[in-house]
Amino acid sequence: MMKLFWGPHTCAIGIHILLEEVGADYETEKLDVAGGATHAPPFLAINPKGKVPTLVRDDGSVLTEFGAIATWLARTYPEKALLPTDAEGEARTIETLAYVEGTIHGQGFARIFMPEMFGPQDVVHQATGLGSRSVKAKGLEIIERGFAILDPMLARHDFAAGNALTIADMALFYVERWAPQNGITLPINLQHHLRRMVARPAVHKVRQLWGEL
Ligand SMILES: N[C@@H](CCC(=O)N[C@@H](CS)C(=O)NCC(=O)O)C(=O)O
Repeated sequence: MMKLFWGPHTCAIGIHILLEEVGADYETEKLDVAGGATHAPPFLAINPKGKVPTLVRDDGSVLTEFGAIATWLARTYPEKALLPTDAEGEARTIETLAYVEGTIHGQGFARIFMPEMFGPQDVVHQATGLGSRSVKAKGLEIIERGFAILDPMLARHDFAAGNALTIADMALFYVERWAPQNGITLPINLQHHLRRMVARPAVHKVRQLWGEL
């Protein structure tokens, strides 16, 4: 049986929801990510990147990276049509997914969650705390700009990459839900998208499993 490694508050929620949406047979293992479990030897032996989501598949092989796992699940359950097969639809889906992962998450929220990973690291900035404040401010700017870029799409369509649910919605959902948790107001169309996602049975089930409801 497939096994998803996840941690509270993480982006792994998007993959957990996807497993529910496709009706996969899977189990999960919760990691204390905040407590450093992703960097402890037992987990590093599974995923040397020290990150969730991590998916161990039926044959024991390990798949990492949100976009890769989501793509593989979508292609493994083609009847769910969660990744368009036409060139334009596939490219648009990956376009949104990559922007969420690489920019809004990787450059924006990462600065808020892990300011120490971004400069400046000099003694003066560290002593005054100014360094991490400016890193977080930059993160916020990247996030707000990213949300503003995606918002018009959601004014025209119900979903992140058009008129149907795709793997891009799972990615957009996880950054949308981080917004209010970090004092960020989502643009109106993303607020509506977040609400639509929260209303999905798969999302409700996963949030229950994560102990949020
Ligand atoms: N590029 C990775 C990023 C995954 C990632 O940043 N995961 C975070 C949680 S949202 C994590 O595992 N953090 C633990 C750590 O860095 O120690 C992906 O797309 O899957």
